Amino acid sequence: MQVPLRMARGACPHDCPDTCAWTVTVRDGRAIQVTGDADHPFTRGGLCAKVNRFLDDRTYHPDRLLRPLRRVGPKGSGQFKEVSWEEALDAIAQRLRAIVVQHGGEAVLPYSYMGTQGIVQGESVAAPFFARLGATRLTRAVCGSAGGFGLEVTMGSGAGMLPEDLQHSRHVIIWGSNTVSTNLHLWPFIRKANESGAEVVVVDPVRTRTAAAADQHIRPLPGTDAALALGMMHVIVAENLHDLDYLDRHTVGFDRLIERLALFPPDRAAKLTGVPAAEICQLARDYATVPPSAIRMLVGMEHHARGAEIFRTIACLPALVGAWRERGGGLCHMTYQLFGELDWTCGATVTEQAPVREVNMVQLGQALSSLRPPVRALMVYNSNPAATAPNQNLVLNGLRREDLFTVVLEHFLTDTARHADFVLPATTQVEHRDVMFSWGHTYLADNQPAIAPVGEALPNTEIFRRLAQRMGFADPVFRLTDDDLAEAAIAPLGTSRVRHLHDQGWIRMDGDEHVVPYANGGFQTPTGKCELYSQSQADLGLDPLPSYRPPAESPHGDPVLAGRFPLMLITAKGGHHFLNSSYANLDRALKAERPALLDIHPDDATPRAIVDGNPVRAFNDRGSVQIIARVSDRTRPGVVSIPSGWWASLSPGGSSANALTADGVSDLGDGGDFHDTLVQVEPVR
Ligand SMILES: Nc1nc2c(c(=O)[nH]1)N[C@H]1C(S)=C(S)[C@@H](COP(=O)(O)OP(=O)(O)OC[C@H]3O[C@@H](n4cnc5c(=O)[nH]c(N)nc54)[C@H](O)[C@@H]3O)O[C@H]1N2
Ligand SMILES: Nc1nc2c(c(=O)[nH]1)N[C@H]1C(S)=C(S)[C@@H](COP(=O)(O)OP(=O)(O)OC[C@H]3O[C@@H](n4cnc5c(=O)[nH]c(N)nc54)[C@H](O)[C@@H]3O)O[C@H]1N2
Ligand SMILES: [Mo]
Repeated sequence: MQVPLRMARGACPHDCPDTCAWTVTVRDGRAIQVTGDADHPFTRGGLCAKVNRFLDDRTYHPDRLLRPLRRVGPKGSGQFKEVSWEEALDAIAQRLRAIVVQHGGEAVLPYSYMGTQGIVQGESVAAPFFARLGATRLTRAVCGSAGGFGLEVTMGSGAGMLPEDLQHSRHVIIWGSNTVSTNLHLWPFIRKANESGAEVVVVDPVRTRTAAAADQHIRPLPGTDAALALGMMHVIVAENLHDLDYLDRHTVGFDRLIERLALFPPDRAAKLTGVPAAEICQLARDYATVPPSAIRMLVGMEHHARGAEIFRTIACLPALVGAWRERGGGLCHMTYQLFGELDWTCGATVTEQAPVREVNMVQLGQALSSLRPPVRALMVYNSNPAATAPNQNLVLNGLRREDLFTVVLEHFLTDTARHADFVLPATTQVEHRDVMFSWGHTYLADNQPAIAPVGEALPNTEIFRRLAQRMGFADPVFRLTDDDLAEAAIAPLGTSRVRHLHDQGWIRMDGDEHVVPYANGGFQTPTGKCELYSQSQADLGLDPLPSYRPPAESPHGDPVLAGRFPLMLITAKGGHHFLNSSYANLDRALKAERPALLDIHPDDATPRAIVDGNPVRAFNDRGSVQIIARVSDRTRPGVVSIPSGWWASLSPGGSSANALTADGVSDLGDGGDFHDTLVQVEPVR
């Protein structure tokens, strides 16, 4: 007899702008296929090279964790013993209680990010759990925050044009983003514009897949894009290409901006950015004279000490040329603002405890090594900081502390999990309920469980509920089911939209009528205008005008440091087959990406006797990475590039890209500055 098939609606859980809607086919309790949902207006049925085989590569992968593990060897040895949930949870609760009694709740540090982007499996039960414990608070701002804060200074909000409106643009600058690899489902919209005659320009120090596919590639030195934008603005105003009517009606501070622009003639901008003055002039003219022109920025470029300033400065360009006037013009960053109606707490809040200290997630290494009073327990879920946090050696040293009690909720034995005292197996997206927002398009998706949990895996929520019960937390929120939490999150949408979401699997969040944002002003700044001059920045003692300051670690900065480590290092997203560090342990993905390569320009390779295809060592005072050199003009002179995402334990010498990266905090928004990193590179003989 043929066993009937069952279908379950859902969406990809990864931390990615695309959040693809999918359908899972189930036969006899086993998920047999995941297919992109062809009806979804943005992702249109496509998945990607990473997720096409989600079931084989994640849910049913032979390395998947299916039972709780207790450590039996030294930290990091990877020696574990399978134990029952009872034993694991009893021991964890007992240890946490003892730590809290002796040292207070702040001795416990949660560490999580968007390993799953689901609102339910994210923080819904974890947040009240750690609040009730009085744990140290984690500042979760590694991604999007610095850029968003920068845009807010100029525009009052990070919200801009809708990504799909890029198809109507006549000139597109993809500025510090690698769309073809990181935001694949946006690419067809840009392609469509390109096929209708729009010029596509990529601004990136590295010739990424996106840069290679564009009409033009401009390659500034990392962290200098604000100077590039100021140089462009100088040219636009000098050649009278600005939109005085838009400036008069919808901006403040144009007269002050002109004074600032006097400092950035193209020759000086060229010197600061390493982009020839003629290229700056031409880009400025094209940008200003082919409306509607659009700028697409995402995350890579914010990871600098002045990351917010870069975004604040570039955000002045669309107002200067009046690009906001038309559909297809303006600036496009993230879309999460459209999901503000949701109840992000899933109705699960507990009354606030006394204020607690905060640790910035990009400074985990520092927190584990020098924070006083010390962190004594670390609970990690939805993240793999041993691979993704900067200053990897400091992170690993912290994780190796025998007196640190570490619990990791995971699908795989990541480098972080290898250092845990207990590893707890979590369910994957096809095994649990969730609600998926998006930061790259306008559609909310419902994720229904397709199958029962595999092995003994449990949803993050259930793990925290069971721990809460053992800790004696009586709050009713710890009795809410995943369905309760999901329905509470979407309840503010009203019954008819909720029904629509349940029926269709996804709904549009930006209303029925298309809006061209800021076409008639309406900026959400204190003045209601686009603030070329910002009084609120001045009130904070900050520069009220768009400006350029050099990167924290720069060849033109501290001469001693720059003398020892003269090359700027970019460690952007690993590639097509990894999602941050996810999949970077799987043979299939490793085969596709291997070996990891350091890109270096011949001008930098030749004097160092570095030969294409030969092993090199990249190093600075934080660490050292062994890697194969690729000598070509993929990167510009003065800049080398190493992919991030690789696991240290699977890399030669036991270090990956983040062993080199800086762990400072960005100017606004609490982001990281890991692309402000200097290194030296030498051949390995
Ligand atoms: N395949 C794949 N897709 C992904 C991810 C992944 O790991 N793999 N990760 C997801 C996540 S979490 C995110 S945040 C997004 C990120 O999406 P993107 O922002 O598109 O990707 P990044 O690799 O962070 O950075 C993009 C580019 O910024 C450039 N860059 C760095 N510094 C500068 C600078 O100073 N100036 C300029 N002009 N360019 C600079 C880098 O060279 C890089 O090519 O991608 C998501 N999608
Ligand atoms: N050098 C350098 N460093 C970077 C970046 C860079 O470009 N360069 N990018 C930065 C950025 S933008 C980001 S967003 C961060 C991302 O950093 P992370 O958040 O650490 O991202 P991942 O490496 O994908 O790790 C997510 C982990 O969550 C697990 N996971 C997935 N779903 C679930 C679940 O339902 N439950 C549980 N318990 N676990 C789950 C996955 O197996 C995976 O191991 O990295 C940052 N670090
Ligand atoms: Mo990210």
